Amino acid sequence: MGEEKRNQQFQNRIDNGETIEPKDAMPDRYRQQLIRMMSQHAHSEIVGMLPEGNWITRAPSLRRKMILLSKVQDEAGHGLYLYSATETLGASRQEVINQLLEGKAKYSSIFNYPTLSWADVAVIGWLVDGAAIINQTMLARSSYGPYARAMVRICKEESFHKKQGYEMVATMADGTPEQQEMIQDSVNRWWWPTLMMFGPHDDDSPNSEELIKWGVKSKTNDELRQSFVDRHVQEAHTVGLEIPDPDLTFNEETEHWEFGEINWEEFWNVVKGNGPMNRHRMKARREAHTKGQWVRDAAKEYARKQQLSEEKAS
Ligand code: BYC
Repeated sequence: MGEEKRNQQFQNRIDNGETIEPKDAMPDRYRQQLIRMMSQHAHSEIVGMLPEGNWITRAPSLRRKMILLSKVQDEAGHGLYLYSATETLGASRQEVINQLLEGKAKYSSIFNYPTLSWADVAVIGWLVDGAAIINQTMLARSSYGPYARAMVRICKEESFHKKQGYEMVATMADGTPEQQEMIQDSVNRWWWPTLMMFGPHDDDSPNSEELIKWGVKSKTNDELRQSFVDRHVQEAHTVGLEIPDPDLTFNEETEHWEFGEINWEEFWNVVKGNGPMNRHRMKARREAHTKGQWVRDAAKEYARKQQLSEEKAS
């Protein structure tokens, strides 16, 4: 069968809403696009542990510390499911992790901003996990089975993360004048970077068309960003917080919140590695990788011994 016919058959399966599984035939470009996106997603979960992890030792109470510890652990778990899901496409975990450590792979821009106060932990849970849920609920319907299934579980956990974040935001917004000031300052710093998480405008998004054609994405970057704004402006107002956007207006006709222009120069600067924390994050990841070498060696040695004893027994 010619390539054109094979691609058409694949497209028919996608158009019929079928799920693609690891051993199914797929165009090489579909495989490469998924490896790119899923490995970037896995890296984002792992690098994403750093900004919040920074506050575990300084949590204001034991309850908050326990919640934050388990949230950060959940993010590690998400990274692991996603590396495993990426392996089903033939890209080894070692290979994709090396790409990150060598600075060749991207991860979400949002994790290149600093966490300056405890309020940032609350706002990350509310806004960053809130954005992740909107994006990942769509990806839970993605055409690639292992990615979609990983997303179902991840979204359940992200949903808990968002709730704990919003509860903290509401507590601080209802607290002392200092707490109110801290939480508003944090929203002011995280609002715009969170909008950037959804990626460039649709006109500047080279991957969207292909990903939508293949059912990996079912909504565009701008559509998801709009859903995020509509939901979170409302939530901010409910707890008495301001959104730092003088152009924000509610359009009665469309029933959407219209918002100001994103600073795309800042976005691309961060994506290219020049954000406030890019170098710091990569240094921390490389150090953690080096320090973890003994764990990988021990796991390999254990697997070798297990195999030897199984061979002896058979
Ligand atoms: N940051 O054509 P486009 C979490 C890149 S972690 C950096 O629109 P696409 C959490 C893009 O990669 C959840 N780079 O791309 C964890 C592309 O470059 P390449 C993170 C970005 O794929 C811990 C170029 O720009 N979520 O929730 O159609 C604690 C052009 O973009 C970004 C995911 O990873 C960005 N923000 O759409 C708390 C979701 N945006 O690769 C929370 C999975 C764009 O061609 N990924 N770029 O060199 C996606 O949904 C999509 O890949 C994106 C981009 C929406 C990110």
